[in-house]
Amino acid sequence: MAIDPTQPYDPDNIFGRILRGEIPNETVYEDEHILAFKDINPQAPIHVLVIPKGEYVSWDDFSERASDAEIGHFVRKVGEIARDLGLVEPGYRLLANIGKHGHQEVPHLHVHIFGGGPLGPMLA
Ligand code: DGP
Repeated sequence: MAIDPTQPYDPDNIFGRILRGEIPNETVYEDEHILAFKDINPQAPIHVLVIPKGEYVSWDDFSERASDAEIGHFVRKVGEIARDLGLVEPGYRLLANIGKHGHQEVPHLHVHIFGGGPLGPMLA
């Protein structure tokens, strides 16, 4: 079920619960501002989700409300995590689903990192 992007942040969403340690995760990277962990339902040999620890519903919300420092840190770390996973060569894919038409299911901003094998064409 895709989310309504206009709803306020719900702290009880599944990624909020992961951040509070209420649900286990397979952490790939963590610092004060972000958490990266393996997707529970991987769509590629490597499928990692990167989330900010701040309360942002979507990429839209994040780009509107987060500070330049938060956004800069997040973007830099996504690149660093992909490099550390060995994905730069032969390549990988980043994806952020946003709202109903974007089929976003979890209302806490997350960027998907897909890699570890050929991914095929992007599907609209
Ligand atoms: P999206 O459609 O972009 O909102 O993708 C949500 C992703 O979150 C989906 O690929 C499955 C993943 N996911 C949902 N629940 C959990 C969970 O409890 N743990 C982990 N690791 N991933 C989850």
